[in-house]
Amino acid sequence: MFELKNSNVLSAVSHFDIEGNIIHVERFGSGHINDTYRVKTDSKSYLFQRINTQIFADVLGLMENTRIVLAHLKQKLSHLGKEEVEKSTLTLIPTYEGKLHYQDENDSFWRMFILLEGTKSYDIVETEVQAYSGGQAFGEFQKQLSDLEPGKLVEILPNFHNIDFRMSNLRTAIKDNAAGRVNEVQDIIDYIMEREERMRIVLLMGQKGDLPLRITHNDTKFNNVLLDEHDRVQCVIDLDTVMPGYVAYDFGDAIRTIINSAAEDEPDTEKIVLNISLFRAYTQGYMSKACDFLTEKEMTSLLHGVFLLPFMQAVRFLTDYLNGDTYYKVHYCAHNLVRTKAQLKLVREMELHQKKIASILKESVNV
Ligand code: GN1
Ligand code: MG
Repeated sequence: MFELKNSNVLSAVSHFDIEGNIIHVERFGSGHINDTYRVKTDSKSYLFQRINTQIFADVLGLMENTRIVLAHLKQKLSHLGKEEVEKSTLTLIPTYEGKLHYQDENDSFWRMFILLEGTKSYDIVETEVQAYSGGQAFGEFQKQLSDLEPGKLVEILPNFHNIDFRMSNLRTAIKDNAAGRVNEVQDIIDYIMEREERMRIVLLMGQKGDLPLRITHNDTKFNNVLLDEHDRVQCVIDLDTVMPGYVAYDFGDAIRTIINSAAEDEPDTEKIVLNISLFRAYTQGYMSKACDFLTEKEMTSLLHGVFLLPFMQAVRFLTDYLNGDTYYKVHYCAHNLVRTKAQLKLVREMELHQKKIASILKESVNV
């Protein structure tokens, strides 16, 4: 039984070397960029994606990055059996021609992964055990990639977490006022501009040479970690943005989702408060893996990352709102504005609890 009548998807699926007969194809996940489907056969499940080439213009570079990263991760696990390795890392399924992607007649690019059934991902973190596992997952991910030469990967989205680049995009969007929305958000723009200087600390540390460039994940939302039925780490997913970066960016992006008691796009900002115990648990999980390789200055940079990432995300959502919603998928007209306000509420809450956040980081880094 096919839930999906879209023949483009089905015809693209037919080019991949999957096991069994297809019984089900359906939309899957909550990503903002690519189109994702679950393909279920009578013997296995697969995750099938149309890559958004408006955003990932260099698809071949993207697939090559993914291939290199997965080969490196799998080699680190070579002491385990094939089944165990497939559970702990993503596995690409090639086409019948032996390629890792399929380009259809409309120039859509498709790729297929094994879907890890029986795993869970959370948009909102519920328990300290989950948060600790998330920290372990991204700490271990960075650790396993710490001996892969950053120059081997293409910087697939240049300046992705460069705040000067993001602010400059916002300024252009304000000047162009493409969707005629600038007037209604003037107070938000002012709020952002007041904080710009402080948010440049990680970038300045990097530019001074204080932070090593490492291979980082760059999209460490909590729902990009799969946990098993006991909420232990299973697998880190969504490798599209794996490229050279600073660890503070990964740390801050993860905390942005973990410390938030509500969804990334919660319209009622009263519901957005900090869950400090989850922050502590993630930090301890992360440090249990990362204390081996982080430099002292990187440890200092983590606090700045915590403030930067929700702020930068707000800048990106607001820029997209002003541009008329051309980047992120939106489900209603003001979606990007709601997302902006939710991220800024998080920044405000963090500023209020700055001392607490700093002291937890200090104590976790010193253990
Ligand atoms: C996008 O598509 P998704 O949800 O994996 C975005 C991330 C943002 C995130 C916000 C390539 O990721 O940077 O943090 O939305 N990815 C890209 O939810 O821009
Ligand atoms: Mg992503």
